[in-house]
Amino acid sequence: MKNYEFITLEGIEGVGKSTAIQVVKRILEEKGRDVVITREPGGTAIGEKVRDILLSTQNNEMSPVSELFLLLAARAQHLAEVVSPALASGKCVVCDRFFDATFAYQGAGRGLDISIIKSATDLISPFFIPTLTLLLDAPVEVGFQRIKNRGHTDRFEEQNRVFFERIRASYLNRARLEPKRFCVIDASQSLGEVSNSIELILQDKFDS
Ligand code: Z5A
Repeated sequence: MKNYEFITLEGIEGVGKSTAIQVVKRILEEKGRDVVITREPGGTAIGEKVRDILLSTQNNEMSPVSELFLLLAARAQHLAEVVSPALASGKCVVCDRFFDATFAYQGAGRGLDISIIKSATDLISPFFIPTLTLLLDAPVEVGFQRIKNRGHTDRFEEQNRVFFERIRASYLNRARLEPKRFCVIDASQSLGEVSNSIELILQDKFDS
């Protein structure tokens, strides 16, 4: 089997990452891999507390730089406590969002200087580069429609459509710049079609 142990899922809100991660897990387990699924921000007790702070609509006064460093603090803990030990023991780690989200949300979304994000990201995770990133891409409206029945919004979801358009464009640009790492999936397709696309990609990336 080829060396594809660290897989990340990315995309704007509501495109189906949490749903797709279960599909990835199932396919990898069918291939005999020991799979850890996790998410950012979160994945650890400390990280989940930081996640609550980041998502709470009570914290609307949070500055973009505070947001960046809270995300990175959660990531440092996540790498130390979950990702690093799992990879070291030969497990396959599948993570709902990772550093591409930081460039897309805090860079393109919040407008922070990309060089600051890169320095800060490199400081905590220079060696953790996903071997495969599945970018679930769909028009912003599709994501909005899919989450609108939840009955609540978090601090990010309260942002307007233009914010998410910038994020989507940033993700697509990152995928264009790193075609070997990224696979872009049309997430506006049905669940069955998205699952088939994931299956084909993993089939191609892994020895059968
Ligand atoms: N964030 C950041 O700013 N910087 C960073 O570095 C990191 C994160 C790591 C985390 O929120 C927030 O953190 C995120 C960015 C920020 N905020 N935003 N926006 P989150 O993890 O809670 O939010 P999310 O990542 O946007 O996840 P989500 O809203 O739960 O969406 P999703 O996981 O992509 O979608 P889903 O829950 O799988 O699906 C949504 C619904 O659509 C659900 O009812 C599904 O059954 C349905 N669905 C899924 N796929 C389909 C298809 N193909 N057809 C039809 N219906 C579907």
